[in-house]
Amino acid sequence: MARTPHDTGLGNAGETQQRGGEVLTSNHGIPFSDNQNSLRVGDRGPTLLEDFLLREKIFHFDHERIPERIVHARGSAAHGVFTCTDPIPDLTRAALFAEKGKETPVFVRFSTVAGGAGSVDTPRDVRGFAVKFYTEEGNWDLVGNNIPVFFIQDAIKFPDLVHSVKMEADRAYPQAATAHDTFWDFVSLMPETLHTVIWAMSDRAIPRSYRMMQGFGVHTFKLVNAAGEERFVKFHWRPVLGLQSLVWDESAKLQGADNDYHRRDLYEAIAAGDFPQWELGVQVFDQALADGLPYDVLDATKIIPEEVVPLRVIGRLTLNRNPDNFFAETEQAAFLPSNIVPGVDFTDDPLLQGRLFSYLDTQKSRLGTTNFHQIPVNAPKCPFANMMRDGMMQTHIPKGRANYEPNSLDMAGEDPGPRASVTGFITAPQAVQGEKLRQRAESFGDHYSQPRLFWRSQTANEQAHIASAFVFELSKVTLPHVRIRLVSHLRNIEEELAQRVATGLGIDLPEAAPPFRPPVDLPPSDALSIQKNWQETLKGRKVGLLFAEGSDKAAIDGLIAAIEAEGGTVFTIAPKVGPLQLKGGTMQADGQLAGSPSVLFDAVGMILMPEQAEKLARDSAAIGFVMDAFAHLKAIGHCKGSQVILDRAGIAPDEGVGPYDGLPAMAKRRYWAREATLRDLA
Ligand code: HDE
Repeated sequence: MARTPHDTGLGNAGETQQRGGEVLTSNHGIPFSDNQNSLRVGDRGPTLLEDFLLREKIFHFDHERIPERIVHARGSAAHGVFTCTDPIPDLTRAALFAEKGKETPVFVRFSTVAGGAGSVDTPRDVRGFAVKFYTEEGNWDLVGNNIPVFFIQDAIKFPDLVHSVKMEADRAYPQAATAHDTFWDFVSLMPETLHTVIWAMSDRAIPRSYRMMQGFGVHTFKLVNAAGEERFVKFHWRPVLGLQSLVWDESAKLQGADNDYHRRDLYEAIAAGDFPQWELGVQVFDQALADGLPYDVLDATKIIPEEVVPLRVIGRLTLNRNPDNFFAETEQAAFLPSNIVPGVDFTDDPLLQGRLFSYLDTQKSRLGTTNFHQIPVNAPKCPFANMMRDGMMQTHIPKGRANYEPNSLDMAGEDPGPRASVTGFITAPQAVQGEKLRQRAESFGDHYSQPRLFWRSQTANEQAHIASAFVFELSKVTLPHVRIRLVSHLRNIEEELAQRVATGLGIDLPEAAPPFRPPVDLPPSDALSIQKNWQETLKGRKVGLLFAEGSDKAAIDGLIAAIEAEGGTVFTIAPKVGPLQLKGGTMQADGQLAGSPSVLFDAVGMILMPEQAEKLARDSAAIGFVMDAFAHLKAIGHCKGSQVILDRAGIAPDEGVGPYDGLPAMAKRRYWAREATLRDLA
């Protein structure tokens, strides 16, 4: 039976807007005559309790905050559209994948995991990548991360994991950081975490932008077609701009320079019409393939390399609209892995099974009511009908006498017939038998082979970043036995990694931890490396261009045009924002030098008259500008006059340092080879 709307879904509260602008009113529509003064006895006397306008305003303000998400509290989001590019009706009956060109509206929220809502954007952390598809068959939430594996195998360990990584219980620090005792204590006692941990120690955990990271559904799901045939599937989002990361020192300095680095980047790109895009790829495989793998596809700590099951790209995600209101949309967005559509199904992954409970439960505590699905950002955009009624903050007004099913009052005819739809969601039938027990499958017992596979898939420079990240984090651990225990696990991943970390910590190599299942060698996967897949492009990249009074305006304009022609953006910087008098006209800078350090840009340029360059060569902000750009492996394009600043900063030229007109080509890269000359990596 076709579904019938019992209301407009998005309507009612959803479309309630603030009344038009001219007169300020109370929440109940009573016009204010004065929004500057509370009601008093005389102009210097006591305030009256009678002032219902004051009380309502303060009362509402007092309750503006709702509980932040227990994990993934800090995030940013956007609206967009998913377009099916390669339909797969043979694999799934999900309507959004049925036809080429079919468009489905989406809301996507990116996040960090560990920090609070007011924390910074660039700590070393996993990133959330949560997509809500508003399909014609209800909402499907693919609530994933930018790392394809998870720390733990069983949902019952999630509170322990999160407690260990969050601020320590007695002292409430550190905020948004894994580099502390309790996290590494937990990790070193739970070797199943090591695969995700090695990803988290890699540059994947310090992405350059939300626009430049992958997303993964993590769990194995099922696709089910109209004939009821099932296959396993893993979902991947691939950024069209390619994968890009920060370097560690840069990400740490960004925490001072711009707390909102990723939030601003996403918002500004969309506002400028430079819409971020991802391809949706699927890895589809059957039970026979799963049975032949040396790991369990129900174990969320394992990947299936793309070389084993290739990705098939089936769609494209475009984010094209910023939220109108952060709280109403981004903060109140409620993602639920249990939101699934006909044609997709869950597997028995014990982590996924736990998530199916957790998210629904958490929304009640965050949003305060079982009616959170009525909030516009959460409401399905298709018709919906059910007999659920009432509850706190009910905003729908269902009509009629009968709120039960079956009924013959409001439904057509005397025999209502079945109300469930034959095209409705059907759980794929599955025979299940076994003893009730609390036991981890033996097939989940290999914790080292895949971290080894990851390590061996990286470039030498990426391996050095990983080893150095372990050294950095473990050096912040104050308990020697935790450091030693962790290194004892690293020996099972790769002796060389363990040795490099032990040397970096200044400790002897401990005995290897006894593995539950001895690791095996799996073939490396190039798809896992960022550097091997770097796309040389200016698209999405930002160049910081330093000028000062007297600079050559024509040269600046020419450089900006050349960078913009290739899809890059330029942020101009000067000692004073101006307008400044240049050779050939006046110009205003986008930012002042002291507030625009080079960590904010992918590459930098300098076009300065010699006397201005001389002056800046005595200014620590200018010296820091180029020193950091160089240390963060960025291109530096400069005029002859500004050489004095590079000399003062002790910068020896290399292929990434050259004349400013070469910047459009140079700024497409990072100069990884430079790193060995300036940083002592583990
Ligand atoms: Fe979550 N997770 N999670 N998680 N998760 C939440 O739900 C939870 C897991 C992920 O932008 C919470 O609405 C459990 C894996 C994202 O709003 C909570 C387990 C993956 C977001 C919750 C996991 C994720 C969340 C907190 C282990 C990647 C942010 C607030 C069984 C596949 C979504 C909320 C957004 C949020 C529970 C594991 C991703 C508490 C119990 C694995 C992206 O319900």
